Amino acid sequence: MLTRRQLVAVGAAGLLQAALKPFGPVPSARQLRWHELEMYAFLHFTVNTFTGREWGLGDEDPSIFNPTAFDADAIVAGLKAGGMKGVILTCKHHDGFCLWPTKATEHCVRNSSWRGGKGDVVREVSEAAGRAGLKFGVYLSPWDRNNSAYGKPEYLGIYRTQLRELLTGYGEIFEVWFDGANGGDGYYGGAREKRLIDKSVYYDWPNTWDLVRNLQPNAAIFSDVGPDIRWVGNERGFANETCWETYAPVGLNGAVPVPGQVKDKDGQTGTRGGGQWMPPECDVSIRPGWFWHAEEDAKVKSAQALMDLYYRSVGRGGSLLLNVPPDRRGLLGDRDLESLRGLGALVNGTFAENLASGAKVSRHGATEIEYSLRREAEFDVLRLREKIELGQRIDAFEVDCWRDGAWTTVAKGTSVGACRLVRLPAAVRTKRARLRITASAAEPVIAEFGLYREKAE
Ligand code: FUL
Repeated sequence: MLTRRQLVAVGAAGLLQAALKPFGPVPSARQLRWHELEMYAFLHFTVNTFTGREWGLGDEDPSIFNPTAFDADAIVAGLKAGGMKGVILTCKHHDGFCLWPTKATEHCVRNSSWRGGKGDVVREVSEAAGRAGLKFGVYLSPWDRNNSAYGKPEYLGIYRTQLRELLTGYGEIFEVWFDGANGGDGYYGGAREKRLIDKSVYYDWPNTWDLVRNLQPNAAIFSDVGPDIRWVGNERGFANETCWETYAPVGLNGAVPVPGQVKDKDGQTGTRGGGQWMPPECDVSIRPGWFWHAEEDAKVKSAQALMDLYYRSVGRGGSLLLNVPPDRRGLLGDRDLESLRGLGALVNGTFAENLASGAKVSRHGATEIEYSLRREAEFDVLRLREKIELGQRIDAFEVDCWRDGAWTTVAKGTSVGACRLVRLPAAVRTKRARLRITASAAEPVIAEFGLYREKAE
């Protein structure tokens, strides 16, 4: 039941809309919770941190994994200052080294020098995240360049044992990340050869994903083909200007669409009018590489560069998954921390006050809403949200402001979905703004009309 105050806030038009039927695919409860996060971090950390590689071969000696001052609370505090709502750890990357003492292989922290072989990075990060109020997620590379069984049927059992351990031993998991890169040359227990797998069937994805559904029903599953969240199709952290929350992945050269075998660039735009609700996650590293390399210390993205990516990911209906790799100490670098702090300040500062809140709202038909602000305001960022429980309905919109006795159009855009941010070329000062939906597949339902002033760091 809504309170009287909420009723007034929703307005008569909004109440009428409550009776509207959903249009097209709609998000599941799990996806709705995921949409609220908007921005979370990736931690790429493993033997590569100590060898300087991006893809370990699988022949690394586990003893080289020895961060000298690993501090999960410090890492998580840095991420939190950046506004991150969760953290996904590479529990096992392609090199096969497991950051927890798994029963499924000896190639793991148990045989490292770190904490005398008694350590568990997954435990420390998951617990630190919990203490700081961040959600915890896992990345478990399907491709394993260390394991002698890789490519044979028995590897699937090993992979699922690892997955089961991660899903049962470390509390609530918000996202499970399935990488599309898999199969190729590797160490494979000493064989040192190339092993290609049939991506369509090897991992038996439907049953592997069922494991996640059964053990962590609230976890969102990410891959090139969802089922909950799709890869945006680039590793540079942006979705296209027009970007749909719905997607129908297409397999490469007529093949079945499975991780590693899709027309990945399609993920940048998604698919209008079909498919499933499968919003994009925009992954990107704060540095050129996914893992820490000393020579990239001077190439850390600035806070402003990260903020630009925020507008092009979160601001286009997706999420921003920002990788910040720990160094050989097991800590985040100073420049990375500085950029994180800057990003947190930019996001929080900019979106602290919606200058349209408390505005008098009047509707003119189904597609035009006017906002009379409480007082004249100056803004340069617009935020629109659809009520996505009812599906993605809007195809195009325009925003006008009342200036010098007439309406002037200040912004035009296409898809909205969970969130659309528009940066205006220059700040606008007005007391009246108007949203016009110029094309929609069903009667539009707006969940937020926000006017903001971009803040400096
Ligand atoms: C890719 C991997 O091959 C990279 O090393 C990295 O983990 C990135 C996030 O996904 O597919």
